[in-house]
Amino acid sequence: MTKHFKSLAWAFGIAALPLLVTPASAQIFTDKNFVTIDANDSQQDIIRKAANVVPSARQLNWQALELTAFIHFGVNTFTNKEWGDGTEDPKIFNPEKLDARQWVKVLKEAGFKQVILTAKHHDGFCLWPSKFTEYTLKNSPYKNGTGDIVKETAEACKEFGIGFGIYLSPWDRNSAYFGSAAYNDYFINQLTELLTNYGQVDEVWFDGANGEGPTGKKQVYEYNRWYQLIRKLQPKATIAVSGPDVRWVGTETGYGRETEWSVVPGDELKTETIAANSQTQVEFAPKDLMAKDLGGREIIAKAKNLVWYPAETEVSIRPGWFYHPAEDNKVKTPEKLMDIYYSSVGRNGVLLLNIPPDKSGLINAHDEASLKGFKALLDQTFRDNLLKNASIKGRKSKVLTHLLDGKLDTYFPTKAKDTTLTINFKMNKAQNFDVLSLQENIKIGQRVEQFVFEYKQGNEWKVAAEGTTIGYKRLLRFPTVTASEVRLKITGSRLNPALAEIGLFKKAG
Ligand code: FUL
Repeated sequence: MTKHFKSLAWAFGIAALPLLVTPASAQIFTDKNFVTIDANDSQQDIIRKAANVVPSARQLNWQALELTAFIHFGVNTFTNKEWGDGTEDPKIFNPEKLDARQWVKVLKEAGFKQVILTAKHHDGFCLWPSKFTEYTLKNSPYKNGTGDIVKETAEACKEFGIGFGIYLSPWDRNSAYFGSAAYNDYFINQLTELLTNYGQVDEVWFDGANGEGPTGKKQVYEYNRWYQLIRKLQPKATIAVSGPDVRWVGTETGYGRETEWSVVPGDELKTETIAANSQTQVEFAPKDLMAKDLGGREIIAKAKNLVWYPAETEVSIRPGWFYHPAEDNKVKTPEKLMDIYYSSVGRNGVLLLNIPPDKSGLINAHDEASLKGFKALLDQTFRDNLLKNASIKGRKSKVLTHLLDGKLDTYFPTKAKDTTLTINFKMNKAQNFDVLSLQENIKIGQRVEQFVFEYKQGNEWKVAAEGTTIGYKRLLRFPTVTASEVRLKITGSRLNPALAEIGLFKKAG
């Protein structure tokens, strides 16, 4: 317990230790997704510890979603701005055709498994009739002030069987409380409304932006109080970005790192680090933090503790986060969305794609068409795993079944001391392929550090693709190869590799 408290105090820079004496249900970490490095740990001990850090159940469920969607909607939709300043008149908010079922239907059909709604953006305008402020849709013409868009969205998600999440901006440019202790209570009250009145909440997304409020003062946020409330009221929800469960990948482009470790030094989740990397001016995009590998050997060697903190890779389908009519012809094409898919989900991340409804309150036809095209390409590409009829040289067919059954916890067996592995596959005829998909059993940790994928031409083995980390999923594209024999060589691994899935595909189109 003491270790847990210390680590929490450290991670969140919190002096008020008594606040941390909480029931187990309010714990921020499990005992498996956080580990302390001792001063006398050898390099080898650190590597072994890193390889044994595993996701919590909520992190594991979140990772398997692969595709999640953001809905940015609010007063900015009506002012044609990206950031409101909190002085917008609620009377401008009138999405006459708003239909949350349409949003969720379009997104579900495009393969998205969860929707996160901007219940309140930086302007402070609430898409639900909060009891704690007048700055909500109850003072708008929308449904004559009787609407509740959080409710409509939550119900649509439930009806269509997908997850529901909320974005609640800590930065509030309308609230007169902002910059005082009273704001912390106001924020907790709003969070409590959202976490109690709308059924299950699967993700709570806090961004790191923290500028000045209407009084010119900044706010010192009580992060730990938020986290404890969420754990208590919605224990299944992941807390993202300014939170302990899900990390911002470091860019808003949709392109993650090629080497992406889900186990990183605890420094990455210090709230000061997150805030320092966020923007406070709309003209400035957050810093691009993509340059470095966050969890490689040299980095973890210097860490004081390690945490399972996986990457969420966000991007908007349009240049802006909110809908602007002038961007109708700048909606990302299905091909671009595929490229983003390979570079987010295919780089050990979860994609969070923003699709902002237009002024009428609907997902615009341009965005819908693009999403449909994306889904068609996705389905065509991954429909047919060319390895499904292959045999594995020298191994029983059951072993291959483990690699093709779609289950993360059945995996290719290796011996405890193995740090390399070669698997040879023979297909019953020559095939054309250009995409490799690999998945590790992350239930027991992320281990693979390096791999090569080769094909046989005549008597020679040639490299088709190579990479470093795999994690939950790694997708690699390469120029089309025609071959009947291929092999995967794992050439470096922190512990014996646990390869759960392999797929070989031919890109659609
Ligand atoms: C940022 C915000 O400032 C943007 O407006 C948007 O909501 C994005 C997802 O997060 O930090």
